[in-house]
Amino acid sequence: GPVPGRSGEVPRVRRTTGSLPPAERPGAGKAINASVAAMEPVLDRRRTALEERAGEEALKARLDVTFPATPAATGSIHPIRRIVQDVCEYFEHHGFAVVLGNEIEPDYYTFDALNIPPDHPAREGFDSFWIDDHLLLRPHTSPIQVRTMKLHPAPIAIVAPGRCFRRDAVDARHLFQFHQIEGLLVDEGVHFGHLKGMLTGLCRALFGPAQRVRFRPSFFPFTEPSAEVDTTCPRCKGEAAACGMCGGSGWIELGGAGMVHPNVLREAGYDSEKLSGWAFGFGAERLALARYEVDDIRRFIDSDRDFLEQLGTLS
Ligand code: FA5
Repeated sequence: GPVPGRSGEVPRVRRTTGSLPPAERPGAGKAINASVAAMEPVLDRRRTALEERAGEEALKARLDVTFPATPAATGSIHPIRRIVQDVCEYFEHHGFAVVLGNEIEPDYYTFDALNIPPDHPAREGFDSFWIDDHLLLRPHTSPIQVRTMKLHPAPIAIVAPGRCFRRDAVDARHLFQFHQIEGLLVDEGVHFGHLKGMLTGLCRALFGPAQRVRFRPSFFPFTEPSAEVDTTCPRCKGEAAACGMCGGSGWIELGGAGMVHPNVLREAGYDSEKLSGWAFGFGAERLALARYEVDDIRRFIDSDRDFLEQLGTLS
């Protein structure tokens, strides 16, 4: 409690008790003590309040409200998800529906229905994680083609993004878990020119108006003819012989494409005489490598905040 000073009001009153008759002194002393005891908590509260206000004022004097604030950590959409969103948006804009498939598929939808019979060597190209004799983690998104055609009559116009799994050795271009984006258009009179137009438009939407697309003859059992699809290297624009991004070729490979094989149309219950279609399957990580000019695909799954923040601020 407060220590009364000698010149205070309480000591002065105490001194006056000396002049009282002896019989009244104890009563007066008690009354003074009771008054002091009643005042002390009131004084304490007031002192604390004054001290707090002095503290706030001292803090205010040190605060510089014009000083730039620490930016809030807001996070950003992962670059792979952004690629998937942008590709889906492009196709939705052109009237395609976005559909999702299963990450676990039977071998029938993964291979047989896609014109890859049990002993076909193409199965070896999809080095898969098997769950039992017939179920596997899908190594590509192409099973969605057959599932969609079996469910819906033509015309069909879909894009189907999703995770895929392969027992590939991990390196700068390969992961054991990655994303593909499948596309499928089936109708009367659909031809290869429609495929070229849509994929060229996609690359221009993703990389800019000067982007070119190249189709190299290739082989997939479920398309005929088949092609590997390349786009202009976004780093050197196809100009630099010593470019580290494209190895000097001027092109970046995005994935496979082609005209849906008649056997696949028939297996799905479609009339292969009347209908034709195209399909493609692109790697989302490969699109992201090209778009963000990243040198190693593993960076996308490292959860490195600096890396993700840097990409998050790019368009
Ligand atoms: C396929 O998977 C075919 N289903 C694509 C297709 C669909 C062709 C429709 C015709 C019609 P491929 O195995 O080439 O094809 O894989 C396609 C793309 O997936 C590759 O170009 C690559 O971009 C990506 N990809 C494949 N394996 C990996 C991997 N281990 N890591 C990262 N991306 C991969």
